[in-house]
Amino acid sequence: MTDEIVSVIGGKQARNGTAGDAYDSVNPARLDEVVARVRLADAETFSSACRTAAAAQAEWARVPAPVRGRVIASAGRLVEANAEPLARLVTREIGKPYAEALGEVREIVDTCDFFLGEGRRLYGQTVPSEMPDKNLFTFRVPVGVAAVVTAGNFPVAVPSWYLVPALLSGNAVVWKPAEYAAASAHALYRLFAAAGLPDGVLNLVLADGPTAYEGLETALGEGTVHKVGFTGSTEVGRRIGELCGRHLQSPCLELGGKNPMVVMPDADLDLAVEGALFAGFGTAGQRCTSLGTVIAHESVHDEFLERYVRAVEEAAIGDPSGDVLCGPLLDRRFAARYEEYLGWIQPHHTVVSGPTGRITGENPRGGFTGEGGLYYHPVIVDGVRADDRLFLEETFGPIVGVTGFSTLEEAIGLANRPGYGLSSSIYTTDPKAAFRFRAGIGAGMVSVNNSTSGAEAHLPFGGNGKSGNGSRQSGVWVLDQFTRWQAMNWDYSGRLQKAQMDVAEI
Ligand code: UN1
Repeated sequence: MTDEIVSVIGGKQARNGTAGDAYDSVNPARLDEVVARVRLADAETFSSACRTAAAAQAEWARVPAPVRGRVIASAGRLVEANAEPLARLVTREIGKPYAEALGEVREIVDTCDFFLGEGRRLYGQTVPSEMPDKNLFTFRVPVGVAAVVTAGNFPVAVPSWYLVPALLSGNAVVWKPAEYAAASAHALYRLFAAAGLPDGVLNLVLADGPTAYEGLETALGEGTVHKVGFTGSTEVGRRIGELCGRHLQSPCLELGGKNPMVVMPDADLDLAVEGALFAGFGTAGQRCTSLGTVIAHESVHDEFLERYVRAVEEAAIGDPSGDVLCGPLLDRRFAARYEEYLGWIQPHHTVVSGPTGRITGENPRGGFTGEGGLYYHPVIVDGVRADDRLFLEETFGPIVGVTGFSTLEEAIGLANRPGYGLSSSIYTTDPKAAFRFRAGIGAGMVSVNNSTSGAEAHLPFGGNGKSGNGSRQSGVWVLDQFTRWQAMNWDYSGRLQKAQMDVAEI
């Protein structure tokens, strides 16, 4: 008997949805196993959750920020105490290898650790006035209600990047996770709710994307949502950006990536191969920070490729609860899209890593029978050209392209060409090359001698171009998403001093 999970609004289970709308979240490693039956909400349920959040927000904002920080601290402790079962659930629901899933849960704890302290800072400023006997101040004020829509590849850590700073800074939240990761989301919601958040301050709405969009449109019209946070595809991000723009709002968008790794002639090739292995095929290539293309200097290209192919051939693919590099794809719809890509690359490209496609039957690399799971061979394609679809588009699956270059300027041009700008990496022992790369790359994040994926929880995370609208998550920088600056001036001169007109003489 599989449990049914439902939305939680104002602290109460909200069963209303369109009759019969249930969604089965299945284990991608064995598609016959239903992890949870999800009762999907309708659009009205989404917009009513936003009204509930709006009603609860003012009181939450009156709770002193250090006290809100204590609630965040409790949430962090609860997540830490439940890290293993939560990570196991993530592995079971989306097929993320267990070590990575545990790392993901750790990232929530790190985020809570950081923001519990921010509750005691949340600084404003005192600013000098151009007039005597006058004080100027700035205050951070919460935006109001944040609607947060998240993807399922990071079903708990990435949502925490929104939830934690939004709640800490005095906002209420309506969170809509991906349906195929609903059980993990529900488990995280329960831990946060148990940390002492008043009813209505955090609401979970389980709905499909188009329904949530419709509910969001209504809520924006009703004025009950003041910030939208979205992690997902560039295509949907564009639609959300347009919708927010019509309501004069600027969302926080964390979208796709086609993340490059440049391998310079002086690179430590073993290190570069290790980085390319994890970035390309960890989480089965389904991170927004996953490696898209290796751009290897012509003098090391062949050697790099040979070692990379060998490393991929030796890597374990299989049951994600074991010690593997690559588990199954997240969900049927991602598998279908990935297969389309594979169908397209076959006639156009030279695959250098052996077989492609779904692994069925015996899999000697992972000691399991591939039958029944969404397992795919990792793919390396050599000789991608700058105008190839494979070079330009995010594939969101275990496929990495490789190309060559002769000068650093050429490599930077190639790295920027797809027009995304999330993560990037360079392997070199030359600091000049590393800093020139940093200055020339359009990405929001640059790694030197490290993989494109695996960001730390207190550095600004986010992208430019097709990867987002320049908003940043994590660390203090995300506070600019969930607070607005309020300016105050206080004149104690006892007369009307006019700015620009009554400037003090020396
Ligand atoms: C994502 O895939 O949406 O940098 C975020 C990383 C992770 C976050 C990825 N910590 O790989």
